[in-house]
Amino acid sequence: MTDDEKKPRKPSGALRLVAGALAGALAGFAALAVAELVSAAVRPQAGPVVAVGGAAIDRTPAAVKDWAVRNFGTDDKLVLQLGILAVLALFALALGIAALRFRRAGAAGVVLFGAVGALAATTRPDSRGLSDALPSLVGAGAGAVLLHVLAGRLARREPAGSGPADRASGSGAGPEQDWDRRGFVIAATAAAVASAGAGAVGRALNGASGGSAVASRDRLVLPAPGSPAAAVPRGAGLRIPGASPFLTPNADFYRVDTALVVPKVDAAAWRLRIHGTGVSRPVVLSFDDLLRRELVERDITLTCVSNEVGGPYVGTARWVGARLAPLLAECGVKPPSRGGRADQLVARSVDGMTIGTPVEDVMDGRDALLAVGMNGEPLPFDHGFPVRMVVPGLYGYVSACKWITDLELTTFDAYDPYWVKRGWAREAPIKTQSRIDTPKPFARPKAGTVMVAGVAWAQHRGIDKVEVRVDDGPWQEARLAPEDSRDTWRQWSFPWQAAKGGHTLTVRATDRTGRVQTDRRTRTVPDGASGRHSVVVTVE
Ligand SMILES: Nc1nc2c(c(=O)[nH]1)N[C@H]1C(S)=C(S)[C@@H](COP(=O)(O)O)O[C@H]1N2
Ligand SMILES: [Mo]
Repeated sequence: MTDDEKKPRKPSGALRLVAGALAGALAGFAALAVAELVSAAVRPQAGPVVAVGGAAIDRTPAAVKDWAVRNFGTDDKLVLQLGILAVLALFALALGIAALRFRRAGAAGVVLFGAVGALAATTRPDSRGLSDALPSLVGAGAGAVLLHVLAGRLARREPAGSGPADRASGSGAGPEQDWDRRGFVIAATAAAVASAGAGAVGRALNGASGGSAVASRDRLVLPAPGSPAAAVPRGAGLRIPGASPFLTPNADFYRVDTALVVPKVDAAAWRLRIHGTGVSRPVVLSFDDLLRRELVERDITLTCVSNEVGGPYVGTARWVGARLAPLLAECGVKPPSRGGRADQLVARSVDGMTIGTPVEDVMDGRDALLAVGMNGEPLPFDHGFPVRMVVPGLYGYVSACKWITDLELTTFDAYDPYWVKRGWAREAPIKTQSRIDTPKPFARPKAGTVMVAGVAWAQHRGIDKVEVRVDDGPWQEARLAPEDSRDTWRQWSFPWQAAKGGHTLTVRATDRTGRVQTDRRTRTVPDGASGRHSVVVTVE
């Protein structure tokens, strides 16, 4: 019998270690679940993972951000959050094991993590103050208490009623009782169930948050534009399999921003303040004020500075909005060329993004818009509901502030907005570019006529010519589709008499200033990629 009793002794040590790690993992899970629940009461952005993720995004060097966008595309944010969770999980396991020997220290470690989350949440640019610390702190408190309780069950203990005298007697309880397994299993199971419940409720509440914003968007019927866009010219969009549609559907429109939680702004509560240097009549506009202005409808192609040569971060939409230039003029703003003191217009979003645009460009007659509509519907939340800026000819990071709430007139000398602080150029007109959409890289078309087609853009200058080169052959002119406007991309096609074998197709565009797209390859940082798009195919 004594042999039987002694058997559990060996696995007991390893089992206790596993139980310690499990206690840590449960404490971490409980902390995040409670934080999720509390963030539903505060605001989803105050949750620890979102806050730490946001802080990480802000501190990511341009080159790393570029790498992330290149490798994970629009999934970069998901990858970031999974990374944070993985790091947290490792620390939680370690804290659990540490708590086997240092019970208080383990619990204190959980609190320390909560403090990091609280610090991140309260120092975000859109922080609402100390209440943003609550999800992290309450969550960490719950996790710390749980770890302390579970570690208590794991503490090596003397058999009940034991004392020095009993111990001295030498016999007594077997080693299988050296910690309270039953108590641990019960407490751990209860904690897991309670945490899962809290987390699920928090998730559901956060998912349903912004209900009034959603309702305000659902209710919204945009007034007919006083200055509608002409119909897209027939043939502007090629009917060639693999070619991009001329207008990019909202669901397919690229999305690039730093928001881990998409801001949900109620249009009825939305305000836009215009103020700053040289503003003699500052204003605060409501959404209705904006809709009462003349609305114009324009087709404009948006491009991200992070778009690689041949990349996907470019799209064309039919935007509806109020023109910015007359609005600024009513506030007393003059462009620098007419003696205005401010040369930079800084837009600020509800999530603290800052985007700086040359005042001169906004007021030079182009269709710089405070946009409210996109492709026949109110702006989608992802694209800036209720109001965003759109300025033809400039990369998004210097022109296209989403969820806009403030416009400040200042100077380039006085203020560097978000991306400029991170190494990107102050001013960034869109570079003349072209892309081959079909055939795809490494396609295996049949010999004979192969339709090569794609898009070219040089917003606000316009595209005058596109040429295609096969291998090292001569540049041959492609067929240009009709132009919608010089603010949109232009499609092109080239019927290629393809001979068998491997071939490289290269495209280049010429804009209306006569400039030929350079073949000098540059990175996207600091002011957009240059170079020519090539596609390698094998003709069979
Ligand atoms: N508030 C906010 N606005 C923003 C950004 C952002 O991160 N936050 N990103 C900008 C960048 S870099 C680009 S390219 C465009 C992209 O707009 P889209 O997501 O609607 O395509 O939004 C711009 N406006
Ligand atoms: Mo961008």
